[in-house]
Amino acid sequence: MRNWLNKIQRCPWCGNFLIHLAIKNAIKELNIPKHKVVVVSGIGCSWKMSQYVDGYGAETLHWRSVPFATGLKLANPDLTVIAYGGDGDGYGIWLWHLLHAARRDTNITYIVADNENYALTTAQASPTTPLNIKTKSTPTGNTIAPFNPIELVKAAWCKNIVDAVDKDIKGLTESIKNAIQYQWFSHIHVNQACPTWKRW
Ligand SMILES: Cc1ncc(C[n+]2csc(CCOP(=O)(O)OP(=O)(O)O)c2C)c(N)n1
Ligand code: SF4
Ligand SMILES: [Mg+2]
Repeated sequence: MRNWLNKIQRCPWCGNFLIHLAIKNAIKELNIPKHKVVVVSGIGCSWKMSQYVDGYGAETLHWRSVPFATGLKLANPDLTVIAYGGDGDGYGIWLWHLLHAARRDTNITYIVADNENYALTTAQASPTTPLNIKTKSTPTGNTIAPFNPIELVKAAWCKNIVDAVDKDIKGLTESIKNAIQYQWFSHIHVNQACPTWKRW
């Protein structure tokens, strides 16, 4: 349990600030005591969320957040378990964990902050980077078509999927509240601003 909060390290105007606020609002509005909340993250700028939300936090390896979160929920069903990560983490490296978690339908909420690049490692193309975009790994423009994560997760039988935007804090708060109250696996895809790298 954290009895102090780490100093927040994000670029100004990072969309993770807004998603952070929506998570805090949702927990507060549902009156969930902080000792019943666990935020589990992988690696990336998004990973820091587990350090900053007031409650329990677990930082796992790149894309081990969902299996780790699933184990937590099975071991202690009283916990509100939120897994959090980026597009590279969740849709690139270890994508199959997401698909199998959707099929397994364990009661966790998985939020992906999609900034369409691997931001922490200074902007390489991810599976959601649009075509023709120049990044560190695609200096002449991305030639690999992005996939649609919503359709992908639907195909794995997830029944509670939301496509959200970080700026819509009210809508995002409601979506997180619904996901927490939903008794099965929920996936919230958030279009996330990354002013440092995502200039498209
Ligand atoms: C197994 C493994 N591979 C690669 C890395 C290097 N790495 C750290 S963060 C990161 C990018 C994460 O991108 P994303 O999940 O989109 O998160 P963002 O930084 O954009 O929030 C990578 C590739 C790592 N830490 N572990
Ligand atoms: S690089 Fe992008 S995602 Fe990372 S903290 Fe800065 S704005 Fe946020
Ligand atoms: Mg990313």
